Amino acid sequence: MADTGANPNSGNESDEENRKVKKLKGEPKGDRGENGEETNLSDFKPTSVLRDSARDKTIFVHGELKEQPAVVILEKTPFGEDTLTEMFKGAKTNLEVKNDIYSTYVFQPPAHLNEIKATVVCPATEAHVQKYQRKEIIMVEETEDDYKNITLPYITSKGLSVTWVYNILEKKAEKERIIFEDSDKELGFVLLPDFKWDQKQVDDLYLIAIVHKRDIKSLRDLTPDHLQLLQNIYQKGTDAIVQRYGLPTNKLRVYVHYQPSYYHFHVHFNSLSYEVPGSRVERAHLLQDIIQNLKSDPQYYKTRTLLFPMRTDDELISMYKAAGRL
Ligand code: M7G
Repeated sequence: MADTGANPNSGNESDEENRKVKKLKGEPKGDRGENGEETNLSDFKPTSVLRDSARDKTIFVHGELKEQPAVVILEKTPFGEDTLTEMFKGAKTNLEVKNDIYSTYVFQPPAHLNEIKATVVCPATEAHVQKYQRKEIIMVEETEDDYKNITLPYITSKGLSVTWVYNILEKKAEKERIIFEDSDKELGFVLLPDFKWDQKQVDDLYLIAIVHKRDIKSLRDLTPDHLQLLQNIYQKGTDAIVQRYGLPTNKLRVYVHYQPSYYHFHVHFNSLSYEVPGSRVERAHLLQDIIQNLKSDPQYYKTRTLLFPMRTDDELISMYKAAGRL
């Protein structure tokens, strides 16, 4: 989630790049999706907090929205450099403590510069509630056989729905947010902002490339037959990001999750300066490494033991335990 800490790269950016990087206000923000309805969050009745983080300034709340189970994720958004002057000018400040040259204040900027990003899942399934709840996590070692006998049957029967992915590919939702598309059925993909990004600054850029092919569930399905697809995503995805946001390829982290939450192949593109929890080594596989691994061993992702983190209350863990693998 959002990392509002210091950006170690920002001191190296040219003025031109900085201009592109910092001012993204007014970019196309989104559409109303397939149902054309907007949700009024004043109707949301919170029942419990699934998770919160003072550091990330996020809270995951379970509750009801129009009598349907819902999860609402609230996240304080990063500061925009271009609005600082306006923010200071329009703010109310109340002194809390003063001691020598040091003082702290309650600082209340104008409401429009003090926004909170809200992500809503409604109706939320039990799987969503589980996904967002904080739980103990352990590493799982998955052999080729484990994948075939335990993980694959689990994914097939229990995976989260990918309707939202098909809506994007079929232009039923988020059509206005698409940054780039290669419409080739075999090699093509759609590149668009991830839900996690408010598109206000490039410091926390987060895009996803979703492939048009519907038969690749995850890393495990990749073979050298997909090399052209992977290279295409890397090349055209990074080119589109340089063109649109001025962020060069060497400032991007391009990777795939194993396990993903949604089993339709997609690639994550982050600004390198953005420390996203999902980019940690236990879950993120760099796209360039994947390409090299497939070149050096065509069976790499079919046969290798892959490690991944999993919550101890996940049903997959029970299945590994029942099979005597944990
Ligand atoms: P993942 O690797 O399957 O799992 O990534 P994760 O969600 O545990 O990271 C799916 C990515 O798709 C995540 O980065 C989500 O934030 C993003 N995402 C999920 N949904 C439901 C949507 C959506 O409806 N629209 C967009 N643009 N992004 C989404």
